Amino acid sequence: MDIKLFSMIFILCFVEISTIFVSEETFQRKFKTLKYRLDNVTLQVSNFQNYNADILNRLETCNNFVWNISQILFPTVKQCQEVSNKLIEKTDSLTQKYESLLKKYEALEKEISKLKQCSPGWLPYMNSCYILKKEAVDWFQARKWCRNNQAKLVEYSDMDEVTFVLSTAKAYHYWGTGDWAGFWVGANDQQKEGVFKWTSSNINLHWRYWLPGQPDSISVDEDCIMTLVNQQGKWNDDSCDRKLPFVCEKYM
Ligand SMILES: [Ca+2]
Ligand SMILES: [Ca+2]
Repeated sequence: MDIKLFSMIFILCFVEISTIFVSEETFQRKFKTLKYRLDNVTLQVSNFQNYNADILNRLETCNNFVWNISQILFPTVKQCQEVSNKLIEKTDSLTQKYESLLKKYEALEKEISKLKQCSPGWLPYMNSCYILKKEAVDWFQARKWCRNNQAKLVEYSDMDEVTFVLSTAKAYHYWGTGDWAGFWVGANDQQKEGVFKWTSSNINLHWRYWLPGQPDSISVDEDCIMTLVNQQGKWNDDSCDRKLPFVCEKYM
């Protein structure tokens, strides 16, 4: 082998060996880098696993806490619902009582309003005010007193008015038990015997509530009508000169 060939072979071998060393060095460096990254990733995975375990622990603790709270709260909530239901029932009952009282209050207010529309001592009924005068006078004096007070001797529109006036008269005066006790009303047959008329309008009676057997004009002049308090308020013709209490009526 000549020297040239030997040199070339030597150089080629050197280059190849150098290349091998260089490649191995590069490989080692890359391997280290990858190893470092792998270690890093492993560490991160480990951290994540620890973190995840911690979260699971906390979640379990939280679940236990919620369970314990629900065990405490459930009976309380049930009791609250029972109390709430009772309160609702009580409120409904109170509302009904309130509405009932409100209606009574409104009715009383109406009565008070009517009372205010009547002068002191006069009592309201429908659209009129009434007063019972206990002083016994003849029919003409009774009519005069009523007229002087912008009223008339009571004239009954119907049975309800008789009932009201009779109950008022009984409440405000002691009449005894006599069959003929009573008070004057505004009707008579002075113009024509047997034809009774309401005094204020001079119109014939539109209805009658005579005691059976009346009118009888048993005395000479029984021209004025009275109400018999002990005979359900029925009517009797009597002498206009008789002294009796009387009831006046005036419109509101
Ligand atoms: Ca008569
Ligand atoms: Ca009579």
